[in-house]
Amino acid sequence: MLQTLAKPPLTLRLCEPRGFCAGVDRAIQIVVLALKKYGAPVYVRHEIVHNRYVVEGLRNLGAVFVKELDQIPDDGQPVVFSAHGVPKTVPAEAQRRELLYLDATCPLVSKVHKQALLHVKRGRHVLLIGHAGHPEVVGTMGQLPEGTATLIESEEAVAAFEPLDRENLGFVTQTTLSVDDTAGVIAALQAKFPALTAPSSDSICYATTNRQDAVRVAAPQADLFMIVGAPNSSNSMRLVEVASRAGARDSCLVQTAADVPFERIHGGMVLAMSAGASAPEIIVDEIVNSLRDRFDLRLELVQTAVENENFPVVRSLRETPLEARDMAFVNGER
Ligand code: 2E4
Ligand code: SF4
Repeated sequence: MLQTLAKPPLTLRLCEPRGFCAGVDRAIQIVVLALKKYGAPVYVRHEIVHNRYVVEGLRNLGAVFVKELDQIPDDGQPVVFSAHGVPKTVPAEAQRRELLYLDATCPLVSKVHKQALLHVKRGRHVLLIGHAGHPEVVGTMGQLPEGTATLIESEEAVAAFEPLDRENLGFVTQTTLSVDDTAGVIAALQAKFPALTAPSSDSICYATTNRQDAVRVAAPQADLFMIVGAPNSSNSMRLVEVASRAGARDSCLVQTAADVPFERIHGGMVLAMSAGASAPEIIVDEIVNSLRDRFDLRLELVQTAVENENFPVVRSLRETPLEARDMAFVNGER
C-alpha cells in the first residue's frame, strides 16, 4: 500500500510592513509611465532601485540603464534619475545637453537635500552620516558647495573629526541607515559637539524605521531570518544586521527563491522573513511557495505598523494612464 509521507512542520514569521515603500513605488511608476508616454528607449541613470528583478523587468519593457549621462545619445528620448538622488551636476548637465529628464528621487531623499542645504544657508558645516560611495550619499554631498560637508561613517569617525568651527555644525543622515547605529553616532556627535544642530525631522525614513521595527519583533529565537533584497541595497543589508542583533540565530540575504539555503532549514525550525524596500513581493511569494512544497508551513504574521504613504509621480506624467497590467508589475504582484 502506498503511504504518503507527512511533510515536516515549519513555522514562518512573516514581517509586515515589508517590501516596496512609497518612494520605490513612485520611482518604478515614473519609468513605466515614461515608457508609455515617450516609447522606448527610456534611459535610466543608475539602477532605478537596487533590485535585479525590477531592473530586468523594466529593461524588458524598453528601459536602458546607464551609469552616466555621457552614455546617452542625443535622440530626444527622456532620462530618469534613480530614487537615490543625484548630485546637482547631473540635472545641470542634462539641461546643458537639452535632455528631457524626469527625477525619480524619493521625496524623502529630496527632503534631506533641503535640510542639508538649510544648514549651509545658516552658516553650519554639514555632517552627513552615511556610507561612503552609496549613490544617495554621493547625491546628498553633491547638493552642497565644495568644503561645506564631511561624511561621518561611524563613532570612530566622530572621535577623529576636528572641525574648524565646533559651534556651527549640523547633521543629516542617509535615509536607510540602522536606527540603532545612527543613534550611537548622533549621541557621540552630541557629546563631542553640544552645539550640534539636528535636522527639523529625522532623516531615516518611515519605511526604513518600520521595516527594522518589524524585524526586531520577529527576530528573537528565530533559527534563520531571511531578508529578500540585493547586496547593494543599503536598507536590505541593514535588516540582515538588525535580525542578528535582535536575537535571530542566523540571518541571510536572499535575492530570489534560488538563494534559499535549504541545507540549513529543517523540520521544527522557526524561520522569519522580511523584504527590503526595493524587493518585489513576487519574490516573497516564490519563497513561501518553495517552503510550502517541502514543509507543512505555519505562517505567522508579525505586523508592527500599517503604511498608507503614497507619493504622487511627477506632474508631467500624471495624465498618462496606468493599466492594471502595469500596476501588477509596479506593485511587485502583491
Ligand atoms: C532611495 C532611497 O538606499 P538603498 O541602497 O537601500 O536603496 P534601494 O534601491 O535598495 O531601496 C530603495 C531606496 C531608494 C531607498 N532609499
Ligand atoms: Fe524613500 Fe524611504 Fe523608500 Fe528610500 S526607503 S525610497 S527614502 S521611502
